[in-house]
Amino acid sequence: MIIVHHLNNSRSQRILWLLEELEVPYQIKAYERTAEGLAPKELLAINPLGKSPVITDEDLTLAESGAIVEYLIGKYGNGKFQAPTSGPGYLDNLYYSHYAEGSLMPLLVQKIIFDMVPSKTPFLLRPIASMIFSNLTKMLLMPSFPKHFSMESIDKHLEKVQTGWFAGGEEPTSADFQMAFPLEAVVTVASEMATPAMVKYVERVQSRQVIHFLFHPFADLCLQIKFRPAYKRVR
Ligand SMILES: N[C@@H](CCC(=O)N[C@@H](CS)C(=O)NCC(=O)O)C(=O)O
Repeated sequence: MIIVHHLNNSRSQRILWLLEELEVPYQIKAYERTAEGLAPKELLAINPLGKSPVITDEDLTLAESGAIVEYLIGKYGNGKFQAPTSGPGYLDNLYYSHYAEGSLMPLLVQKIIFDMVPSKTPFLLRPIASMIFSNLTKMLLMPSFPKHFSMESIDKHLEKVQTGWFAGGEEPTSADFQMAFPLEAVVTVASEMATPAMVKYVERVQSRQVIHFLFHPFADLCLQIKFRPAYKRVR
């Protein structure tokens, strides 16, 4: 039996969505973030990096969401969610499967950490921390956002793929299981940066997830349902 070591509000949502789509039996072992927002130390026993997601499948332990997504599609997909093996769909899937964790998530995480610094600074130093980190954000991070989110990048690609999935097929592929999480984060917590194509994409993903998670015993835990308007509408 597959066990998903799931940390609340984390990339592990990717794995739960994929397992539901694959209709593979699995169990969730839930971990709660600490007050500092980190994973609890129990997760270190499964993954020496102490990060989620991690799965165990019989005697295999596998971390890194991209690796887990590819492993599960390869082993349990029976042809489902396979990307094309050549041509533009192949390259788009390859690119976006890696871009999600290689470029997009690091930018979002840096922004979250920079934004958090003032509130974690001793009260009297807070104005100074706030000034320094908002300047750093402006200088170092903000110039990157339009490059990622402009009409020339993700948005243009989403407009181009008629079916709405990153590899251009009728079904999601690893690129979508990887990209949905950062795009949901942008659309729900930094909506001023989201473009119409991103919003449409996230709605497509969420309305698909609703089918799987509506009656799921751990729905709120799995997907942080409060961010999912499609789910609320159905429920
Ligand atoms: N690139 C890794 C990132 C894993 C990661 O950073 N997970 C976060 C949750 S989204 C985590 O475990 N954070 C808790 C911590 O760092 O203590 C992946 O895609 O699996």
